[in-house]
Amino acid sequence: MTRSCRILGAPIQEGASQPGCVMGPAAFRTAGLPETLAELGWDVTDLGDARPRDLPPAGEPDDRLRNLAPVAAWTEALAASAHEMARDCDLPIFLGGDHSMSAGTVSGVARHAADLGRRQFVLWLDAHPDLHSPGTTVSGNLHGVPVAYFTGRPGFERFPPCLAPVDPRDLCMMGIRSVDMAERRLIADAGIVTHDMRALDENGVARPLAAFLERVAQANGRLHVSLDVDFLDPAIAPAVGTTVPGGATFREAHLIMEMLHDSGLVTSLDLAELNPFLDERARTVRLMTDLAASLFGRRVLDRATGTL
Ligand code: B3U
Ligand code: MN
Ligand code: MN
Repeated sequence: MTRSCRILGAPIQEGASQPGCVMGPAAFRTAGLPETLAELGWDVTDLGDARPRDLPPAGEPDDRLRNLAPVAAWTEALAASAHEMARDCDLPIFLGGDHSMSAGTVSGVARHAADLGRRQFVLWLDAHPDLHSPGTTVSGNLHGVPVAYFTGRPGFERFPPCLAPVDPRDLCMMGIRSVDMAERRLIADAGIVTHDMRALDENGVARPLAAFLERVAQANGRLHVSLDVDFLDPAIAPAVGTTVPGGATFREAHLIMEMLHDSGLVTSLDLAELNPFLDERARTVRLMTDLAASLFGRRVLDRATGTL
């Protein structure tokens, strides 16, 4: 049976320190993402770009938190769209946009999981845990807070209420290698499964991912994947404002995407933090598009899963 995918651009850049993510959705379309997924046999509909109905101006001078009002407006708009898209298709994709987008996208898809009486799991692929609250962020950049928001942490009074918080124990983080002190404490206290780069060096990506996927399957859970460009090593993915050395390799990233495809468990996807202004001859947007293609079923050879 043909599976359906709806694509929504989320050109938010107010959560990041430098401008450029506003061009992310256009770059993915220029790279041919919708057509690539359609060629893999998916029924693809591009819904165009989201935009909050009332978008307050960026850069209010009294904001200790940079651009709080526009990020809150984006969160509300994206949560509503994500809730509908999760209901209306098999696998929605959200094209960022900086990672503050995920406050909206994850809380929206989690609402749909709650409607179905199912648990929402999240695979967070990122150099950063993005676990700050408005009260703990040091930089004031709100792309550092989405995980705290959608897990229902306190301190988000000026955001729309998070209607269906994700249980932090249903989160799995991979690729983490830049963690602030407040985040470090929270990872330990909240029991978030976190595979930092040392763990991936020691164990590889396949075993920890297989263990997490097994948990999702056992719980009959829904699975959101949030891929931040800076999960990848900057040598292969330079188009991001917050590069951190020592990231995932080309082969690790494709293996993760192929295993996610084979699991059949993924129910939504964010492609976050692409800043095309920082790219080199489109290599990052091409790689991100190829990774999405692997998640949607592109493979080198047909093989029986689990037998090789
Ligand atoms: N934790 C730092 C750095 C950061 C988080 N997310 C990104 N960068 N992309 C902060 O600013 O909160
Ligand atoms: Mn991030
Ligand atoms: Mn990051």
